[in-house]
Amino acid sequence: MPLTSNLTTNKHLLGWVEEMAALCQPDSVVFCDGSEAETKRLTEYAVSKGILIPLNQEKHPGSYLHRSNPNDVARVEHLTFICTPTKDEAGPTNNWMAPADAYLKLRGLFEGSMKGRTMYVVPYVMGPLGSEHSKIGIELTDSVYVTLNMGIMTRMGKPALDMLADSNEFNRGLHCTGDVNPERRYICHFPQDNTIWSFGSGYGGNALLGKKCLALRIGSYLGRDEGWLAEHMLILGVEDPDGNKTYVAAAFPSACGKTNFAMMIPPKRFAGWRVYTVGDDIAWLRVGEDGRLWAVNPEAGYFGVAPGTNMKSNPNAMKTIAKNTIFTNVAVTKNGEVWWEGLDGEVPEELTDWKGQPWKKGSTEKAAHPNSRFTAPAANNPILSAHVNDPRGVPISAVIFGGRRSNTIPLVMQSFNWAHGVYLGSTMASETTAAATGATGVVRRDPMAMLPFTGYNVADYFAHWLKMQKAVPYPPKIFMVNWFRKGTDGKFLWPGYGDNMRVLKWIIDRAHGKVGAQETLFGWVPKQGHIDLSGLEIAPEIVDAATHIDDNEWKIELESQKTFFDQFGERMPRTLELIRQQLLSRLS
Ligand code: TSX
Ligand code: MN
Repeated sequence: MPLTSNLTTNKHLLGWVEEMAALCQPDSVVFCDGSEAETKRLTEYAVSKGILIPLNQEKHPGSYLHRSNPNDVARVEHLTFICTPTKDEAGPTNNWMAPADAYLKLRGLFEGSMKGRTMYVVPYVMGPLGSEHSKIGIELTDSVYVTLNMGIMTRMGKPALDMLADSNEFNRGLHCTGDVNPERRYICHFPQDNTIWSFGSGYGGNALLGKKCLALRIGSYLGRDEGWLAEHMLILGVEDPDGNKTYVAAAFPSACGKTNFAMMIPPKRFAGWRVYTVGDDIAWLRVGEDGRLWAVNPEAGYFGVAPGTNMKSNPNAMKTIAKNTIFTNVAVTKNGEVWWEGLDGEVPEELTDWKGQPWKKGSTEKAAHPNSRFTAPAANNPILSAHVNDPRGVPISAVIFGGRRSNTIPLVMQSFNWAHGVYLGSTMASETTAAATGATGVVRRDPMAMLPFTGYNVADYFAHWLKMQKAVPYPPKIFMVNWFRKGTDGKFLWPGYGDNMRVLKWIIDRAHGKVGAQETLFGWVPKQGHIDLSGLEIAPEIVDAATHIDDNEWKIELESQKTFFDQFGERMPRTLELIRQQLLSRLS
């Protein structure tokens, strides 16, 4: 008997679900409608199976803890593949498998993998409902945790099926947790087929297929073909005391405080100024009818790193996770409250750690996993922009690239033009923190913060960025920032956090042509007096040091950039290498 559902009659969808169910052989197939009643039912089921652990419901209403398998705590770049017909299409920075080989290998893993389990059919929309630019995906998964997370992170359920109607245009996502064996773990993207197959991990970016897999890897591939940009960027709006709103998009690699910046609270000096969050991780950028670049956040929630989040670093995030939040791999107190390294208040004497083991204060082990997470609805954010559901998105006046660099890169600089801005993005780099890798202070190139998320050859991605100039008559100005430069004493020069508003104000004023700048070899930087330091106890010399260009540091930097560019060979756009050579020759 053919598969039916009272939620859809779409024969493309039903046929595909039937085919995948025949492969995975689940005991049952459940179509998700995204209703509150369904969330309640799935949550109760997850609790009964120990997949979710209820937290103290007075302190954390509607919130639960999930503990993942300890071998399954992060994205796995070495097991993530771009399956294009040729290896060159994926480029030197992506893992590649031929599509036929990948399908064959994963078919073997998926075969019978859902026996005794339920296959959830999770329909979702990335982007505002009803927008012609939004993308529809269907994720088939055997994980109730994934289903509940997708319910927070996307517009999930009946609205997605209604929007899909009878169309065959949807991303086909197949996910099975399997036995969570790292030897049998693969995240495969088939851009030509608009398909994602993910096996053997239940965690975040590996398993919530709408986020990194669809919105960035497949998205960037579609963007190249369709003339838009899928970017690893936060989007925020700044309102001045007169009510003028300016929107910026900013790309930072991990461990640079992207979510903190997206939810920033301006310092006292900026009374009457407001910051609004549009998104904290992903931006889809398109050319509007007015010739400006418009940004949409395709997501509906935040999948943020918990450690380091507190009332000082990000009060708005603390309010966002106060209810209806799924915590993954954090520690819990005896009282059923969540805890992680860097949370406000005293370190508790005793905790249950992220693996469910007893933990005592002073232990050398971390209580929460360094990559422990919260999944929270954007609707909880007290400074959520009124435009998050606007199908047009918001007009972008400035694009900001940033990284964590203890030297070389100034606090802020503006590119000379679009191509030079693309060069700044393409040479972005960040120093590793102990939390991420163990090795501290190693400079890693991460162009546009997209190195792990570009669904095709990064050299072609640079070419696409360069080509976009012709498509955008009124382009945003492009900036580079570095909150993490250190002085000779090894201390951070810039106070960061809310005080970044002072830098953001210069950026916005530059974008509107309202403030001056100083030309250097490498870009425009603020002159003394341009960055408002009132109410801040910081010597102007410190700010000078933070914005200083050191010729010797830049010589090393330009050589290091060459090594990075060289790996792309002939495919590397000449424009970017010429800009690098020109800077080097002016320096000498
Ligand atoms: O998120 C950060 N931002 C952006 C905030 C809007 N962090 C945390 C990064 C890890 C996720 C920062 N850390 C920032 C920052 O701007 N700057 C720094 C570096 C720094 C750390 C501590 C101090 C100052 C700078 N301490 C004092 O000023 C006392
Ligand atoms: Mn991210």
